[in-house]
Amino acid sequence: MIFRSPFPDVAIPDVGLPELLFGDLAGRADHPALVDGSSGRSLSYGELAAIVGKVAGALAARGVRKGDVVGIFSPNTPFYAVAFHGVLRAGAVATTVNSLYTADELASQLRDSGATVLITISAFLDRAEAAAKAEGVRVSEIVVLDGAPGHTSLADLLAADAAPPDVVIDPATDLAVLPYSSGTTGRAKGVMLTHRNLVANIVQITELIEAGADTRVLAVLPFFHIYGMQVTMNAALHVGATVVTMPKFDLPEFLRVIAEHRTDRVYIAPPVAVALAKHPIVDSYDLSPLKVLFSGAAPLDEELAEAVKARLGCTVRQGYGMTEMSPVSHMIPDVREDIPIGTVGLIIPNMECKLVDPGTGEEVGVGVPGELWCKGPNVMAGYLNNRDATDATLDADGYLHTGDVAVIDADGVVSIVDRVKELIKYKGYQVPPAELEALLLTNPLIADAAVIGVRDDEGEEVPKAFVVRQQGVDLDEAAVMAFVAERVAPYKKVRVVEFLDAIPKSASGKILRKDLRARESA
Ligand code: AYL
Repeated sequence: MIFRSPFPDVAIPDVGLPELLFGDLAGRADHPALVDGSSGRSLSYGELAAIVGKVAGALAARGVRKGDVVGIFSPNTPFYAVAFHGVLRAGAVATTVNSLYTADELASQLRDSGATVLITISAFLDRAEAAAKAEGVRVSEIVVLDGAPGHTSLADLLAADAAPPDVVIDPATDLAVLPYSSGTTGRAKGVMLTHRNLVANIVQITELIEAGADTRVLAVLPFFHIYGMQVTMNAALHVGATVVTMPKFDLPEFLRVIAEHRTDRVYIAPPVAVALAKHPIVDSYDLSPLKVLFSGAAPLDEELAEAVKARLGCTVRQGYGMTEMSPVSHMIPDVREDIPIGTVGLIIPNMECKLVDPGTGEEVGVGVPGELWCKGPNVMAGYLNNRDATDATLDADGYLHTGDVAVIDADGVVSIVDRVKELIKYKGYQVPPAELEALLLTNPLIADAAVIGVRDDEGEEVPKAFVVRQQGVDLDEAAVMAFVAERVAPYKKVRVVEFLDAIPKSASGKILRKDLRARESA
């Protein structure tokens, strides 16, 4: 049974992303596009488009060609948007890097993506330089947006006053971005998203939200993640809204920015909803500007969502998706007050889905849980240089196998009920177990290891390591946690450790994660 979107298809403009966002500035040239939430400095649409063009021209003059990969390693500021769109306008591909990454994690992504230029900020320069020097990394130039001795700055790029290059973009086949995701299994892989993928999802999303020039969007979720990049930044720029940036989440600052910048549309991940429901400080701010609070990237508890809605008097909405779907496939439209906010709502326009029993491979119907498979113009072209992973995720009929288990009711409302993939999500961020397992095995005191997600006391999903010690060695839980913590971004830390005599494995040597999960619930 195929479940189709209840909405009519929307027309997907046959243009690249720069053309979609900056091709026609009629009526919006002087309207603020981006505001720095800390300093209050703003860039109008006209200014943004002009400097994006200059950045593209300067990158081209420095040898960046169509299809080249440029890394972006920066917190959210208006200049992130400038760098991002400048790269795309040059016909290059942006690989956006998590700001929390260690130098080694950054080097892995730069190496795998083949990035030749890295754009960063002075505060991140130590990690950027260490990563650029790592073996196999091809980065030959580091641009430091705010400037650093010996490096090109954004001001230098703009001073060249170069015209944007004449690149012809084929939206259907040319890549725009290469964010990293582990998908259903293994380590993080480059997700090949074309201009068509991004443009499609922007128009699919904006069809279901009530946003326009008067809308003021709060961009606290990082632009390096597909949620911040597409749902917060690009969809807002498409409708001519104003995007107010915040470099990181800090509750008082978040509340101040909502109150002072009067942002009416705020995108969050579920941990922020917990703070909004419970923290006493929330009552000290005038949050009346806030109209729509939109959550995605991890399950939003219905009771919690209702508590936030009651406390703040705003509308709460939820969306679901994956980096591999640019990212949204399901959401609750702004106007649908009748859909429970603990669900992920309806299939968005231009998409269709199937639910498949993971045990039997049979398609299931209304009311029966099954693995969610999705198809549409926003589904990725594949994983970079990884045919096997692509074939395991995208089938011959064009369906992406999400690894999430969903139920669809008779009204077409979808609930995510389980996950059959390895992935752990900590506060909405991906923690690929395979990466932590490989890291643990580099410790000479560890004979074998497996990592799964478990629930902590607050119900938050956290990584737990099962570890087999080498014979006769002295190794305790704290030492295992410290070993990992020194080598990964903080959100990937192992937070629980248990020692075992052996890791349960199949005859072919695959870790039996379901046996480990069964131990947890026993
Ligand atoms: P990635 N409920 C439950 N699980 C979710 C939800 C949700 N609302 N959203 C995402 N996930 C999980 O690539 C799910 O396991 O993209 C999914 O396969 O970092 C995985 O996260 C994908 O993780 C929006 C806003 C989607 C954000 C996104 C998130 C994209 C996260 C739609 O409106």
